[in-house]
Amino acid sequence: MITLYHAPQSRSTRIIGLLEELGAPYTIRPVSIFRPMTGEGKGDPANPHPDKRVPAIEHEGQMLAESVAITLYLCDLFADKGLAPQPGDAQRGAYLTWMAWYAAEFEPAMFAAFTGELDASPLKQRSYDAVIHRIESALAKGPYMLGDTYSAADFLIASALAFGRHAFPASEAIDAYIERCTRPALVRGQSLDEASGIQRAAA
Ligand SMILES: N[C@@H](CCC(=O)N[C@@H](CS)C(=O)NCC(=O)O)C(=O)O
Repeated sequence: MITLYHAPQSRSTRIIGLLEELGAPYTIRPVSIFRPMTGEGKGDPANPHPDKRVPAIEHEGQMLAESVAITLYLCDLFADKGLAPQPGDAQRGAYLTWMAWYAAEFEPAMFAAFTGELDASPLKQRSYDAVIHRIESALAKGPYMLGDTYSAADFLIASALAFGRHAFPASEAIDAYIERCTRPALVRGQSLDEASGIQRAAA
């Protein structure tokens, strides 16, 4: 059984969708978090995340934090679902490159665009431009980052593109990619997120 430490409308929401996609046995443990946009909420002592953030998961005595680590872990655990090319697969290198790129390049570029830092920093602008170029080049070649096959890299990248759409240029290719990656399990995860919020508010 996997326990997901979750706060509604946060980075743990898409992990519910991933657990649904993988058909994993899981339970949701709602926790409160600090919400920087409103200044409300605070870290929950019951949350094992070292920074009291979400997502965090527990599985067989292990605790994992960080969306990318959690995604890698779960998709390897349920490798039969085919979201993570395994060692020996010709796509493994490209897959790991996209996963690390998401955390190291994509998210910083998206947040730099949100906060208006790009104009003041040619270096950040350069990194942001490289991120856009990488996405556009990948989408010019295949429907997914690895070509023909949907993978955990698309799960992370498309969900973040949907969340931060206004941080990126208008592009039919990006819009179509987001649409393609909005899989039924992820929509289900969103509904379960809303349900978990109601549960938490009532508790
Ligand atoms: N790099 C982390 C970021 C986690 C994160 O910042 N989560 C937010 C919710 S979207 C949070 O828990 N914020 C509470 C806080 O900053 O104290 C990840 O991707 O898992």
